[in-house]
Amino acid sequence: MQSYLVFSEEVRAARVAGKPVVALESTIISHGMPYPQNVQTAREVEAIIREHGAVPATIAIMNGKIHIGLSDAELELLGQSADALKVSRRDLPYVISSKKLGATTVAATMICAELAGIAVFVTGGIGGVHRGAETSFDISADLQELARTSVAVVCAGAKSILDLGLTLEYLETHGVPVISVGQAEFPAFFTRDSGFRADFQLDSATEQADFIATKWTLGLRGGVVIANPVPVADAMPRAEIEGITQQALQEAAQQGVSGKAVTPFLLARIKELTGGRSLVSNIALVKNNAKVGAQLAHALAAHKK
Ligand code: PSU
Ligand code: MN
Repeated sequence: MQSYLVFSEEVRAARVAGKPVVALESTIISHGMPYPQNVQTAREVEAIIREHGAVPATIAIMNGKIHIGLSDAELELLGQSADALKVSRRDLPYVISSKKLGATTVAATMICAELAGIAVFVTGGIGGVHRGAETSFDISADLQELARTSVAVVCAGAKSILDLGLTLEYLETHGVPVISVGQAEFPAFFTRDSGFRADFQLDSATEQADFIATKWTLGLRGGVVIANPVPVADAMPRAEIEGITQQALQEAAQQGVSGKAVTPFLLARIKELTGGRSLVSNIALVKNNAKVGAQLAHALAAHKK
């Protein structure tokens, strides 16, 4: 299994030195943001993690290997590629065995992070139960992954393109704790409020690390959602996002968009309909999550000693 993993020099050195490492996904680069903001954001997020004393490991599939940590050239390749595949759990063996270029979703990044011994993963938003899932059955594989794979996922909640109430119910059923940072409410990606409370509020990295270490020491395998709200200055008005989301959802239905294409379609449409303002908000919240993730990785590493 380890023969499928390729570590960047920076990540390899961090592992030897016992430095905290933070995993980053790559679907956000290939399918979540347009070029060149995607590559620029990826680099800035990595820089923030380094500034906070941890080592970033962006994960992607290249030439039949799982890359843990990408070079500048590899980030650029992924950011510019029009045919990088969006890779979730079911796609991993195909993309690796066919030696295609693959960008990992939250689910696939969790799998690869666990294989590489990385406990903390930073992203923008997790997938969830889609609106209308009672007839479409569209439930992101991210949720099942959170149920089974032991990685802490720092995010800004989940987008309101999803049914947040059902998403939280699903996570509860599968025993996935949802922890909010700095407020009681579960954040909704572009907005700080969702109308739903998180399960537990833990503001400091030490408290979060104690919680996570306790869960795993008890043998309660599986992920933890650390939901960190978008900074006030970068949040979008809730009513505006709701209206635009409704429109994007209607267009997706009219155009027959289905399966793994749904989420990228909605993300791109929301960006267009907000005149690019949603992208600004998206970039700000990922950077904000990078800081929280680096601090958490530090606190968890201290636990092991
Ligand atoms: N939500 C976002 N931005 C993203 C994604 C989700 O706000 O870029 C990406 C992540 O990679 C996530 C994936 O894991 O979409 C979920 O896709 P699906 O809904 O098809 O499972
Ligand atoms: Mn889906």
